[in-house]
Amino acid sequence: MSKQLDYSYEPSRQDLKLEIRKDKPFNAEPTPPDLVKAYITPLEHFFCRSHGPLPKLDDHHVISIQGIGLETAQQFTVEQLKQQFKKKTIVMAMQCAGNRRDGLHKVKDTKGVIWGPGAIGNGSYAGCRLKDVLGSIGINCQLPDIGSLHVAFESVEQCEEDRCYGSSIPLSKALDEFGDVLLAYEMNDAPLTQDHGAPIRVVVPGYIGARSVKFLKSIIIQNQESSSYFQQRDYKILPSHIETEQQAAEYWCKVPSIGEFNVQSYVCDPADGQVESNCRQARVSGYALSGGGRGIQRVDVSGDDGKTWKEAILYQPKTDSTTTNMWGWCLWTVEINVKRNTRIVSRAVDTSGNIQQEYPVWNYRGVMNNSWRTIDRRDKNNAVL
Ligand SMILES: Nc1nc2c(c(=O)[nH]1)N[C@H]1C(S)=C(S)[C@@H](COP(=O)(O)O)O[C@H]1N2
Ligand SMILES: [Mo]
Repeated sequence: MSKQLDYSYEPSRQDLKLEIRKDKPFNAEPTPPDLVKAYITPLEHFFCRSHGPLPKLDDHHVISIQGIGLETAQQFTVEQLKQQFKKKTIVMAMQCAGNRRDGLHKVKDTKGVIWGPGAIGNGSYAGCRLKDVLGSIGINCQLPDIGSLHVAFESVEQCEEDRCYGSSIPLSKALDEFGDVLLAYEMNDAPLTQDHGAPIRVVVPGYIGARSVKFLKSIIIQNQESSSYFQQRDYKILPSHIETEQQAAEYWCKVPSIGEFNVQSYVCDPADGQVESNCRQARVSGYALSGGGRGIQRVDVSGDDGKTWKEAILYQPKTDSTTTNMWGWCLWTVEINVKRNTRIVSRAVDTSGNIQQEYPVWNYRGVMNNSWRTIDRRDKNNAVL
């Protein structure tokens, strides 16, 4: 863990309005009210998640593709990818599997950056489709045993936990006509910034953020998942009886890695900890989303700790007429009566009928927390009630 890593290429971050969770490597998230001010999250409010020092690269940077189905390694510069392939833009929620880890950490200690509900953002990403790039070198659905193949991604930078950041997705997701996996070079209509993976990153809509590898260096077609730390020893939901590092060490290989994320919503405004006056009408807003392209069917909001519920008004624009997949999040608002010292909670239902549960089930890495909002209830002297 205490490796000598070179942090001399970090960008200036003076324009970011984020709360820093960890300085080196840089991890920061917006406040909940800032998060729901705009449907497309501006960069100043977009969380940053890194596992090592950021490299500084330009469009001459080379990406190599190798592995099953290829006799020799193929190479493209970022410049070539921009010129040779059609540009596609998608709106998608980037959500860290550790979003809302703080809720699980209140149950019992977890391992990882203690994120609040802001390890998420809704971005507009543009780049070439990975399917088109792979197709141009003969990797397509005709490949035998496609159902057992994976696409592994490796990054440039060295991380605290591994020699580079790495991850993989099933090849079938990468080749899915409507899967929208991109090699993205733009975010929110501007070139990618260093914090978000410049000059090129993978974006995998509907999947946890960990699969969207930044500073992409190589793409490998292989017959097993990535052997990276971030695929094998992290981002997995261990059963709640696995409580120590030693127990986890034996268990990692028995549990599948997380791909699509689960149904999620959060009350962002009013922010956590705000004490409401007695029986006041409040305008409440937040976000909701689900993984795998599933849309949000309903968000229920309660101002009395889940005794009664009111349906929120959803804002979930269709941003792409070529697919039924919903990669973007949904923002919602509702006017409700709120009582003092009660939890304002939301529960989203996705289009497959998955619904958020009241209590979280703790897991060692504190991933995929999607329970109702938990808050410390405090009196006016800030004592926990
Ligand atoms: N190269 C690289 N890619 C990476 C990471 C990283 O540390 N290094 N972190 C991953 C994780 S865990 C998440 S949640 C997303 C976050 O993307 P963002 O920082 O652009 O919001 O990037 C992913 N890709
Ligand atoms: Mo993440």
